[in-house]
Amino acid sequence: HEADAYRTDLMTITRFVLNEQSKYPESRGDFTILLSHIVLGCKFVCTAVNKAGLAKLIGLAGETNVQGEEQKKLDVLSNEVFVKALVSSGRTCILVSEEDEEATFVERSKRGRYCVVFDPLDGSSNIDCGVSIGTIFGIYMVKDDHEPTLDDVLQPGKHMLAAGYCMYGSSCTLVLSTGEGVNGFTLDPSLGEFILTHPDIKIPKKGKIYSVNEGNAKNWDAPTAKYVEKCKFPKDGSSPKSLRYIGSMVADVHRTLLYGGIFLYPADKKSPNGKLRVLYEVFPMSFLMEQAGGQAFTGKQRALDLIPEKIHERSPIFLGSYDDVEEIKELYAAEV
Ligand code: AHM
Ligand code: MG
Repeated sequence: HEADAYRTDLMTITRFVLNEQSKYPESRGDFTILLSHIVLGCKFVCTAVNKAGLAKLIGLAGETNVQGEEQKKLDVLSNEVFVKALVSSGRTCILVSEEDEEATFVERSKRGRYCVVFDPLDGSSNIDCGVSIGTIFGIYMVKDDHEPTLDDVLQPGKHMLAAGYCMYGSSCTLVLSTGEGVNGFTLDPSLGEFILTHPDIKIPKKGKIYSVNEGNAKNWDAPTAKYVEKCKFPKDGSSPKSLRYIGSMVADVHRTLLYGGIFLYPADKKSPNGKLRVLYEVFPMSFLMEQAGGQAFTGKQRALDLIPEKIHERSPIFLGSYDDVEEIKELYAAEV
């Protein structure tokens, strides 16, 4: 049918969030405005990432194509775009970016009530070979009309209002939760709009894939080692799990969300707190996992219960399908 060829009910991310927010009578569209600025940042990074390889070939990156220069540039560029977009939204008061050592406190005239924590371009080691990378973000709100302080972002992940990521992969996909489930939007390049393509994502209760950097196995603690051994040599008659590891958290988590399974970045002897950052990697992904019906665990507790003390703090993380995370929780519980 011709009618099928053109859908006319274009459910853009803005429309979707406007609908969602209209349930709250007190909503004044601030969140929608904030989100549209995040979306702008994602679109910019998407375009920049798509050009990265080409830019390098024809020397757009600068006079000297020193190895790694473009990669660094793209990180820094992405960060600048997000910071400027967020500040100019007039809806933020504190920004924490992986790229900036210190938090940014927005000047009074441009201040709003939202705090945004983000990693503008995660998985940067994958840029030069054209493998998927992404942006991760989480959103808090300041308590009252008080002067914002670092304590407003040093809060457990369960206090987040919203979280999401954008994956720059074979297509550009934005996955978002405002605390009422998880929805996925794909960028339609001809429209320049993110269209709802994955409504109400639920992670399978149990998966067939595990995802971890096994090169670190030598330094793992016993429960992690035991769990991965079980994935490969199950003793209960089930089939071994498949291993998939991209080394881009956004891509590894996205696959986990859609196909099910477990993603692990555990502690090891060299890095007792793992590698991933609590505020803008562990929390947003844990928030999304729980909202999709999965779980997220640090090896000690529910990830979203963790109270960070520093903005760039790290934590071990195990997240994914409910049953798979349950298994690793049991192994850690047996340890003590
Ligand atoms: P980055 O912020 O330097 O890009 O590092 C974060 C990335 C994550 O995307 C990914 O999950 C992890 O590092 C992979 O680490 P490793 O190379 O140790 O397996
Ligand atoms: Mg990162």
